[in-house]
Amino acid sequence: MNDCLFCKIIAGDIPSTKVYEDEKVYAFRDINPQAPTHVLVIPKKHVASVAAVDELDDADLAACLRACRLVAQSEGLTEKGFRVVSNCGDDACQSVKHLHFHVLGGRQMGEQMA
Ligand code: DGP
Repeated sequence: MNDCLFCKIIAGDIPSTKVYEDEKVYAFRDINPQAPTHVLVIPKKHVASVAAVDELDDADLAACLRACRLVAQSEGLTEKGFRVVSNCGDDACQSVKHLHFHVLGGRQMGEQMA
């Protein structure tokens, strides 16, 4: 999508620090990290959020979750744990309208989810 920030990152028009990439998924470090590891995993196909996930092939969706696991492993998070978050819509403070999964870890997370 032309005016989508994350589509521009996938295209390389906006620089990012790549952590993982395959034919369906791109993962890169969040510009404003909330934890020692904070990586965004996004599908290369543009969909706005979890609310629009029916527009995504099951294979693309599965690839996103698999990439979250691969990123967690490559970042050394699988032993102590990590959190995967996807904000969806205004109440959840979604600021970029391209489906993304935050992979957070490297410290003890709070018990409160929100
Ligand atoms: P959310 O609030 O769930 O929509 O998360 C969007 C995230 O995207 C937020 O944590 C900051 C990150 N972000 C926004 N702009 C950029 C950017 O240009 N580069 C990178 N690496 N991350 C960005």
